[in-house]
Amino acid sequence: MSTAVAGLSLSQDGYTLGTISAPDRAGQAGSLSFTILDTEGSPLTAYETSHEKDLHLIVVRNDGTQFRHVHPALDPATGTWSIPWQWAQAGTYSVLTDFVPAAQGAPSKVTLRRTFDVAGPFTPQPPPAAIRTDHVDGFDVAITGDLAVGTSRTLTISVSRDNEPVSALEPYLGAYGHLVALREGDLAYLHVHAEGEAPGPKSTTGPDISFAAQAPTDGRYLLYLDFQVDGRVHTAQFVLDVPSGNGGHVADAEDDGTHTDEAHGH
Ligand SMILES: [Cu+2]
Repeated sequence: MSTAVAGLSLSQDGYTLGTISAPDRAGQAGSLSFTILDTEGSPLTAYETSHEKDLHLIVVRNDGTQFRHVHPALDPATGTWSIPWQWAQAGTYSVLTDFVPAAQGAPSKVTLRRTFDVAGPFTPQPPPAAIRTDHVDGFDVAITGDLAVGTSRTLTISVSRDNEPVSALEPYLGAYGHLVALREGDLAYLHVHAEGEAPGPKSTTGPDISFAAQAPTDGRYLLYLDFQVDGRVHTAQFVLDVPSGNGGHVADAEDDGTHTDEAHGH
């Protein structure tokens, strides 16, 4: 059995995340830049757009704090991606890139990761037990549903403000919100899909948005939801625990039949 996890390596399918250049201490302004090397070892300059961007950059400290999901700019002449950057806190970070190469026979998705050390004193903050509600920028955000091992489950997130449901959630990256899920301990990157129709550019929804995700193993998962209201993006964080009990094996009986990945092979 192989349960797909991504984002644990700086190399996948012949593509490699090159050295990260960034300020080396907290509080210092600069830029973060890198190149993706293709199967020939040359900087990759041709990308397919996915979720409205050619490359998604996730930066998170290894204790799960300091999460950022941003979109750097590509210099098409050199293949260098860069974005203005300043570290708020010191520590060891995971820099994850998520993209689709525009090349014949290229994989449909590549997720690469490098670590980057930021000098300075810091206090690691181990993720607490399950957290299903967050309060961010005046919004109350709550998640219902559970992750399960090897089977897709629906997670529903509800947004309110001042005890009123928010129905003005705007499209962001081609969906009503973008959810990133990482496994605590190694920050393995889970595939999460927004459920429902892709929104039109001016449409809004709320207060509920749904995603489908599955856990590769039992354990603790860190979830980060980017959602947009009035043109501003906010990030809510949750922690979900997947209890042991099925020994990490695929729960075939509970499969909803909507996924056909190799996790279901025997
Ligand atoms: Cu992105």
